[in-house]
Amino acid sequence: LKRVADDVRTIAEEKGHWFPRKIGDLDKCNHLITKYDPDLDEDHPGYSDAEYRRRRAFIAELAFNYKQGDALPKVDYTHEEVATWRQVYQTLRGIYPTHACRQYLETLQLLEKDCGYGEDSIPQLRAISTFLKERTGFQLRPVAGLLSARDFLASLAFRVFQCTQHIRHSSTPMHSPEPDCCHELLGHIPMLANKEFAQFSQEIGLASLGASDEDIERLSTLYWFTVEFGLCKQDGTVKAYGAGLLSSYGELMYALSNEPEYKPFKAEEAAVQPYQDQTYQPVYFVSESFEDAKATLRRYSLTIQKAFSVRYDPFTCSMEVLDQP
Ligand code: NLE
Ligand code: FE2
Repeated sequence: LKRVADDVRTIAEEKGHWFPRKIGDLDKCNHLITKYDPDLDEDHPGYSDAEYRRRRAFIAELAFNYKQGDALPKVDYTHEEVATWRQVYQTLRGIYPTHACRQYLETLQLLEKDCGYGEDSIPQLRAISTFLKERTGFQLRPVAGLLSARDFLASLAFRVFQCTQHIRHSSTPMHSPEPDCCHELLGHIPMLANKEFAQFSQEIGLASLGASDEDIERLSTLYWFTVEFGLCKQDGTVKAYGAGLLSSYGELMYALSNEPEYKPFKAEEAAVQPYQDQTYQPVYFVSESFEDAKATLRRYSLTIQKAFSVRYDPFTCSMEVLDQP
């Protein structure tokens, strides 16, 4: 049995893992992970709320039907959904000036000015995608839930960010174990509107294309401790730039209190650090600066062994594959 498994592995490794070559191939990068699914997970706050689950299924359907190039679906959010958003927005907005990094605050202000960000309505992906495209070339596509790391990272290589459109259950506004529109819109979007950060995100994506399962695991852990839960030093204090922190009042307060352990950011260490995806992180990595995190991550991704390299051609929205044997 062992021999068979070894043979299969050898063939898979020789051929390399499939990866999207053109932007339309992202339609095939749709493998969901069924963790934290309100239909399957008894601990999900929406598990016993039939109406919430129906709503989730309706919004998921919009994502399942989406093909690259379609207009982004608009969601008519209900009163209750907007009330949850308002609570999240108001609470977080009050602590951003002291807790969020400078780059985040800059672009959040632009989003408030030009893109309908505010407590009274949930901004629509369509307007945000247009905004991002003008600023950093990033665009959005809707996704029904938590994607496999391989598919999620691959889309970043094309400067495409996969965004959920449903909102967390109203009973848990201050923390959600899974992505929702509060996490995407308040955590990720302001950072993706920053040129340097956009570049950095695409580079993680490029490093992931065709990588081994082990390298995908390490890259996604690194992504977790930077893009999702990263802290950085700024003007002598520690600030948050990770999206998982910037969308959770509970964890943002916790991360910048003196309770958790801090480690200086080293990519090789962060890539193998055990993480917590159900509640707050026990450990956060603090970068010397935002620029330093970027440089370190870039050095790390260059060490990933692959038989080829890729270059993104923005004119044709496709990957050029170089040095393939
Ligand atoms: N914990 C985050 C939040 O409450 O917004 C979501 C993390 C998704 C990886
Ligand atoms: Fe995220």
